[in-house]
Amino acid sequence: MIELASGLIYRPAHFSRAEQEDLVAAIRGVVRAAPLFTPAMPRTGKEFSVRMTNCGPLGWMSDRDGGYRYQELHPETGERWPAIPEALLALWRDVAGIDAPPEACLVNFYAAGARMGLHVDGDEKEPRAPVVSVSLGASCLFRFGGTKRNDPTKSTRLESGDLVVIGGASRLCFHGVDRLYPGTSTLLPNDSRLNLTLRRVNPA
Ligand code: MD3
Ligand code: FE
Repeated sequence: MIELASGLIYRPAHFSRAEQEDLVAAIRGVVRAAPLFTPAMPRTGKEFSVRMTNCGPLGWMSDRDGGYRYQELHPETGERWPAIPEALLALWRDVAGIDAPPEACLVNFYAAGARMGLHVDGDEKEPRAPVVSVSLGASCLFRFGGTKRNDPTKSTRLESGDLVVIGGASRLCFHGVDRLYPGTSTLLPNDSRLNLTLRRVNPA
């Protein structure tokens, strides 16, 4: 357990290879029910390089006209999101430190070359709940800073099986994924990466 910053807990290799394979199988089931979609920036409509889907009662999305939001229905199928896999609910109970279940699990799919610019996860209304993050597949260079966009940043490499719990003073800090490292995934094909984030959206 490493505290990268106040409230930012990093657990390298939290998940065994077998656990990672089971998570990938569960997420394949999620993607079958709720296909990956390409979010777009509010107003400009510029597409993200990361594709996404969700499981849980709520899912995060963004498009040009509606902006960043959580909603109950998949933007393309119009169906409810599938359930959060039990292993991820158990993870949340173990590490979240709050007596209310997660409402959303955002599934980020990074094909080779995809990245995520610096941003704050600010669409959740329960400040006591952390964001719980699981990385699978290719390694990436992750960057995090302070609560202001221009605060200095630190970089760290995230690898398959790593767990990050973002709570406390780090919950509203800027962060992003600068790049993926090719040739580092034996779990997923084509140098791709999955990141799963469990979130409490509404007040507990
Ligand atoms: C550090 N995902 O979906 S998760 C996101 O790897 C997102 O796909 C990244 O940022 C990914 O919103 C990183 C880990 C994470 C999340 C929030 C943080 C790290 C954080 C907030 C502050 C500092
Ligand atoms: Fe984020």
